[in-house]
Amino acid sequence: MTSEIVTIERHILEQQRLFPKATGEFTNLLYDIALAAKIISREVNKAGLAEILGLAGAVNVQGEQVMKLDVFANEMLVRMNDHTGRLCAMASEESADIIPIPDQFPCGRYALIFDPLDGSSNIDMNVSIGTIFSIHRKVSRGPRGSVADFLQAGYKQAAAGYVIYGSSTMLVYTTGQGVHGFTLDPSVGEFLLSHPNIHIPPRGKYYSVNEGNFHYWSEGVRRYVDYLKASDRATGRPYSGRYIGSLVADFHRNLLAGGIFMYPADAKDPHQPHGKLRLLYEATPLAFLAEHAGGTASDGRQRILDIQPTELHQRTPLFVGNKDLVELAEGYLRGDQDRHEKP
Ligand code: FDP
Repeated sequence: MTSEIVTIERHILEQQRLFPKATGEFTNLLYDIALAAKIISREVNKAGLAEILGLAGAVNVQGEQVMKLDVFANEMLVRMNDHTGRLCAMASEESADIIPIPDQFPCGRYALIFDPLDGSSNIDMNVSIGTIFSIHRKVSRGPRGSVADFLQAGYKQAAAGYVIYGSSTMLVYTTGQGVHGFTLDPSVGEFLLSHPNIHIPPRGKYYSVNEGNFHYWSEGVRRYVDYLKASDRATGRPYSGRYIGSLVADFHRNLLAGGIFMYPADAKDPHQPHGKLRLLYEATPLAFLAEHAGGTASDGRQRILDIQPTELHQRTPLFVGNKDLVELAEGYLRGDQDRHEKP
């Protein structure tokens, strides 16, 4: 045996040592998230047994109320983090407002944002789902956290990551010092470093988009997708289409194999002129990971990480993946794609 076994705890601690002034508060916060992820993973793995053990929302054989998985994941993240003194508040995709830290517990220096179980419409089909998280530093002046701590541009994130509950459970995170992936060994309950320093491969392989929305897209998006599908040996086209419909799983695949994931704005729902995905809970953390892995993310006009959020649940179009593919998408949206197309 030659390779070192690096647990997530060791890895986080080693990262902390790069910052001599670090107090350990941030390190412990990441560890709390990893612990919540292990517990959520355990429950996700039992999802197929829900009918046998008692349908979610119904009463199980022990006479207990069975919680829906997304509700469970949300509660787990809140309960793991509300009392530690590391957070000033939390914001969850499941809650309309910020989640304050109860008065009896101290207020910390960080604000935690999470989407507890993304892609949850896939749970019943045994398709991979995920948890997405993002951490900001407290910037509000008051004694407790406020919405201002969450409405910060994405480039200011202290860390971001996700957990994918797939054929194995993986946690991928960055604090700005590389993007690192850990695979859960369920037999010992530890996340072990399996994907150090992830870089998006320079040549993208896949494009991922819900093509059922084709007729609701703008002309620019339609032409861009047609370009990706057109055959051209010189530029390595067509790209292969891959779309799971579970953001973390689609993003994870393209992070490892290269490509572009898109959820453009569409004309399907006039109440959602900005597309479906949430800026703070989905787009911003994934954009932070993509950039630290050598890729980029855009709303079609500007860098996702530069957007100044105005609302907690704001939506945004998202184009994320290899730089050349995202820049070309922007070109098609502007109508000057010829400047970006490879000769
Ligand atoms: P879901 O509706 O299953 O919760 O934002 C949520 C999300 O899934 C993403 O995970 C996924 O990428 C997207 O929506 C899928 O949307 P479409 O079904 O419209 O393609």
